[in-house]
Amino acid sequence: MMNVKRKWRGFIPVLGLCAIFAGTAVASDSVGLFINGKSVSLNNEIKLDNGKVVAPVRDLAEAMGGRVTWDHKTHSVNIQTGATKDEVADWIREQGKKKDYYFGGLFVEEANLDRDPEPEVLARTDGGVHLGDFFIFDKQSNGSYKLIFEQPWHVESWGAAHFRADGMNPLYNIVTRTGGTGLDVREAHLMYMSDTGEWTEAWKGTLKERSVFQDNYHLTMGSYQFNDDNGELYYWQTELNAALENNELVDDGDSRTTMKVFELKQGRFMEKK
Ligand SMILES: [Ca+2]
Repeated sequence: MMNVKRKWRGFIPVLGLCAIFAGTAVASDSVGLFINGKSVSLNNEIKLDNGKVVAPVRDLAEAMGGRVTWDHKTHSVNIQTGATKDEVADWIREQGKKKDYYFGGLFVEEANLDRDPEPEVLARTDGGVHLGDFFIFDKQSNGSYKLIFEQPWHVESWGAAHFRADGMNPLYNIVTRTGGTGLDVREAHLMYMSDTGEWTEAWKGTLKERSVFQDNYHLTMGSYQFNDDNGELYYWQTELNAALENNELVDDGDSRTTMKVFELKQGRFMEKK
């Protein structure tokens, strides 16, 4: 890598800045650089050259979080700004708990889960309705990625929760699907990065559970809301029995809806007694 880096002397014009500086400074003036309002100094300086601001591509791309490779065969520069699926698959092979993984449906997304400026990498594989794996990688100071969380979860979706608890890193809602013969369970996991860097489950609840017995099935439907007035989490659950044939409610007196209230204690939502 170092050889490639030294051999390579690519410069590109920074479009758009030219007009601002043209005419206001003399040729070869050194030019300052700000990225998102923060002053950045590069190894090689940015210069004003005949009315154009020119900057070294590698320095600039790396300062913006990209990785740069030079392909001498095609005489071209490749700037990679996020983790690729192939890279993440390699990290999983190298660092994962299992010997083999099925990489079908590998999906990768960057999200900043904690308070440092670097994004973490979330990844999930899809091995079927109830099968899959879920991973979180954290960027290290040397630029490599370390596996910090792994579960044999089929993750259907993830996303930032629409609420935020006081003093905590952002909560993420991770929806998993598990089950087996006659059983299908969809659960919500509210998770966050603790201050010690552990991906922590603050709460877990059933969104839908369907278990078959004879000609009927038992159905549980659940939902939650966060009360931002007092930081409590409300969870409702409806249970009923229905016929497999037509999904009609079986009126056996077993249908019921219950509510639970959870309060935040040491980073976890505990049921309020
Ligand atoms: Ca981060």
